[in-house]
Parts: sequence; structure tokens; C-alpha cells
Amino acid sequence: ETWRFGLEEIEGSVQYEYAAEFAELVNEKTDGDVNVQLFPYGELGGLTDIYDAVQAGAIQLAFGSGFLGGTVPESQLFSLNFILPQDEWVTTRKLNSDTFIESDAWQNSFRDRGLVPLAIVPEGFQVWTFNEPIRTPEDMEGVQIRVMDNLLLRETYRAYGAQPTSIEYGELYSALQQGQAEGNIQPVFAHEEMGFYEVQDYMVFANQAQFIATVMANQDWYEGLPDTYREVIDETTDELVRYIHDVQQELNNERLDTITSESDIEIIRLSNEERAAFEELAQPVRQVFVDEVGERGQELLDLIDQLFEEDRM
Ligand code: 6CS
Repeated sequence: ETWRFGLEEIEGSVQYEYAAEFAELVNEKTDGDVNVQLFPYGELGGLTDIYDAVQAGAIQLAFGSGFLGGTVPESQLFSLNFILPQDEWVTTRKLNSDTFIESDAWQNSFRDRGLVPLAIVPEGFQVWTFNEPIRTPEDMEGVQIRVMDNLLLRETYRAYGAQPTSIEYGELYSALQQGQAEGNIQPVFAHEEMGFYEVQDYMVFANQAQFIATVMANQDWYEGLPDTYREVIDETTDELVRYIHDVQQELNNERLDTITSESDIEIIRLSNEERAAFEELAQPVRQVFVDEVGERGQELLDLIDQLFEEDRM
């Protein structure tokens, strides 16, 4: 049989590398009975078309991240800034622990919408790019920055003083080129593979957030699977936790080298003091998240706070 897996990113991305390894392991573990077919970004339409397809069962598996807020509002948890530790391996390990991913709050956020969350994939720090050297909220005042389409990201960047605007991933290169957006937020690998860095002048590391995606399955399909196949999925997603962490680190490091050698983009790393100015402005947005998604939002925030209590700097 064939399982169809929809990706929000193109070939060569972190999501692609994850799905390709997932496909190989599942095929091996089922003695060739299951073929996982990958649909990179663009093949199923836009981002929300991917979520519609997995909800409808047209595909069995998909990644969901920033644009998923319209489908699973609670997933905007990871659009909040300054809620995760700086250590990316600790983040990856703990978000994939039963305490978080098997929690009622995270599971039911997806199950209420006909989906099941299977794994969480941190893809690297979200890095800003601009046409100007931006180090402070004052510098960011009025800057049109492109955000993924969800309320929490818009609220966060409004709190920083910017003018957030949502643009589909596939339309972003030309929007930046034509000045419809003046800034962008992506993990390094994506700035490189989508060419965004070519049309921006400054790259700003604020370490305000990591890019977090969730691997999800169509619920009816998942629950209808033979136990042995569900076990194969469990085992595979467990094995991929360490694997994808290593891959994303490597991709993000390599591609930063490519960006700096192929362009004269200027790299800016914010100091702790500079970060703190943004962190302070981001705090009230936690309440917006709770107001927006309700009690489950508070539960998820409490869970994150507990989980990372010892790890936050
Ligand atoms: O910015 C976006 O829309 C997309 N960026 C990445 C790195 N992955 C998926 C997401 O939708």
C-alpha cells in the first residue's frame, strides 16, 4: 500500500529529509509492503491545501507549522516568541517526550480537527532578514515584515512595532524582490534554498524562536491501521528524533556558509541586552494566545513552562 505524505517545503529541506528517511525506514520495517510517497511543497497547491488534504484523507500524513493556525489554533503556541530554551537538542528531545506530545492538550488540539500529532520537528532558529540593519524595536518601527499566516505571529510583530503582512511561501521571493515585504523570518536553510537571501541585505540572529513543525496523520486512517503498522510508525518517529536534529544542524550550518560566500549579506547577532528589549515586548502576547484559544492554551503554556523550567537562560 501507499501512504501519501504532504510537505510544506521543497526537496532538500528539513521536512524533505525527515520524510525521505521516514519513507525508507517504514518501507524496511514493513518488508516492502508500505511505500511512502512524498509530495513536496507546491505539488498539492498552497500550504492550507495540504492541511485540507490530510483532514479529508486525500493524503495520510502531512507537516503543519505556521499556516496551520487556521486549522489547529492551539498550534500557534510555537508562534509565540521567547518560550523555548536556547538549546535545540533539549527542545527537540523534550517536545517529543510523552509529557508534551502525548499530553491531552496537544493530542486533543489535533484530534478535535480529525488529525493526530505524531512527532515534533524543530527546524532551527527563526532568523530575520531585512533591507536595513535592525537591532532594536525602534529600528523595526513600521517595517513591513512577512509572517506566516496566523494571528499570534501578527500580534507578536505588531508588539515589536513592525507591520506584519502574510504572504504564501511560494509568492514570497517575488514579494521581497518587489518590495511588498521588507523583511522575512525563516530558518537559515530556507533563506538559502528559496533564494530569499538574494533579495535581502541584513540577516539578524535574535534567537527569539525556533521553527517548529508537527508531523500529523489523518485520524480515521491512523485509528484504522493494523496495530503492527501503528507500531512501525511509533518506532520510526522515535528513531527520527535524533536523526532530524543532526540533519537540521548540518543543513543550517552549511547553508549559512553558502549564503555568506555567495552574497554580501551582513550578519548581525543581537546581544543579550538587545534580545531582552524584544523579549519584554513579546510577553503580553502569551495572554493573546490564551484569549484566542481558551483554557487549553493556558494548559499548553503551563506545560511548556514546566517542561523547560531548568533549561531557560
Ligand atoms: O515561511 C513559510 O511559510 C514556510 N517556511 C518554512 C521554513 N517551512 C514551512 C513554512 O510554511
